[in-house]
Amino acid sequence: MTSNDFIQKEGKYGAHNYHPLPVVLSKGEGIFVWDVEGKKYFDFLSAYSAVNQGHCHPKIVNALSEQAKKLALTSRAFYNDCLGEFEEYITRFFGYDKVLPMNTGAEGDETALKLCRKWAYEKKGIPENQAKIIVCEGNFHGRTITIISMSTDPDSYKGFGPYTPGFVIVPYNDVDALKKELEDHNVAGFLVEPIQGEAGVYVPDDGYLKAAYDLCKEKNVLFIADEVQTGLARTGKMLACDHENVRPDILILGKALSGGMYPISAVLADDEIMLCIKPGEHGSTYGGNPIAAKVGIAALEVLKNEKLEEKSARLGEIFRKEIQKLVEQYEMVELVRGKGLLNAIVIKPKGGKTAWDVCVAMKENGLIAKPTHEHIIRFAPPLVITEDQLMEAIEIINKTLKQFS
Ligand code: IF1
Repeated sequence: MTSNDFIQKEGKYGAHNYHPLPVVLSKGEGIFVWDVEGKKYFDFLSAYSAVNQGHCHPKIVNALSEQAKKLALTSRAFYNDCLGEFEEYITRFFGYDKVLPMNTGAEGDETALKLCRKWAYEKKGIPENQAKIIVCEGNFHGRTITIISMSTDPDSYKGFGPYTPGFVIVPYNDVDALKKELEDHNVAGFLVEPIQGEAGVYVPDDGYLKAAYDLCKEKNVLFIADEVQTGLARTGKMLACDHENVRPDILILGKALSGGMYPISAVLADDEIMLCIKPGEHGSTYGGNPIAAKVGIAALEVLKNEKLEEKSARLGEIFRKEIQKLVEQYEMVELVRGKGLLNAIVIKPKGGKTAWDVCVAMKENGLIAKPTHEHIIRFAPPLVITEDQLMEAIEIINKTLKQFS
């Protein structure tokens, strides 16, 4: 079967909820993936930052396969001999009293919203069903009905109503707007991405997160950080909130918590908040299963042992410096922005050619990345990339842009 055959088959039998780049992958190792014809590519998406540790990291593969042979799933109706170890490891790793394990990022966000509301009624004294949660314009937190109810992107929410009430939307990176909404006593939480991924790798001003956090503290409002995409060394610190020494009241992790091996998400908080949810009030069949527990520990160990946050910080600087040269060289590239190895360029369409065409051409040249919002290309390689490999990849980007100039 050729790439085209696989593409046809997906088109015929699969729902059309994606429009992938025309490349069919069948193998991955470290920063590289191979298509079914055997062509090798630099992976500059990393499954939307789920494979920060690189594809098929041997330590994580080993954790998965060893546990899969022993015990995969018990549900939470019973205890298992792996979950406690994971819970201890991850809470110490991030410095929280408790963790609640789920599977996908969206479930992590939903869990955080439920926790926040429960805390609002039990601890803050907000009247039942009156709690409000402030979210940001341009947010992306997943695809559930409640989460799209917070979205300002019509692609995400349009046609899927009626929507879940209880959310207030403020502009991102706007402290004053947040301050104003925080005057309402019924506000229970502020949910924010430390860098907006889907919006186009939109980095807020220095000090925004700290200022927002301080305002929340003043008003007894929970600061909830969605670090599903920005966390786990992606932006040059273990958490993007670490750049401003902000410790979220509720922290949501996902994606790279498994290094791409398994859907694992987690919500971290201290007892005052986490113990508001009682037995029977929340959970998931697969959340906290033995494989996930072992994989989660391995994935975090790799981040720490391979010092991937430092690498991400150092190589990110180099990447933006080099790409800045291309901004000056090519009319089609407007700017580069990002932090650590979460970066994006903004493309000015030229002669009918868009970011999509650039991505298709980069693919031909051996590097895969995905456009977001027509004119933005996100660059997020696995953090295990070396400096030499990064320079090689930048040369492919350069060569591709030259073809369009
Ligand atoms: C898709 C974007 C990335 C996320 C944040 C929660 C979730 C995500 C900050 C939900 C998910 C995804 C999902 C993916 C595309 C992708 C994405 F372009 F949409 F924004 F990464 F950049 N919070 N992000 O970014 O996690 O439930 O998917 O595990 O195909 O929708 P999930």
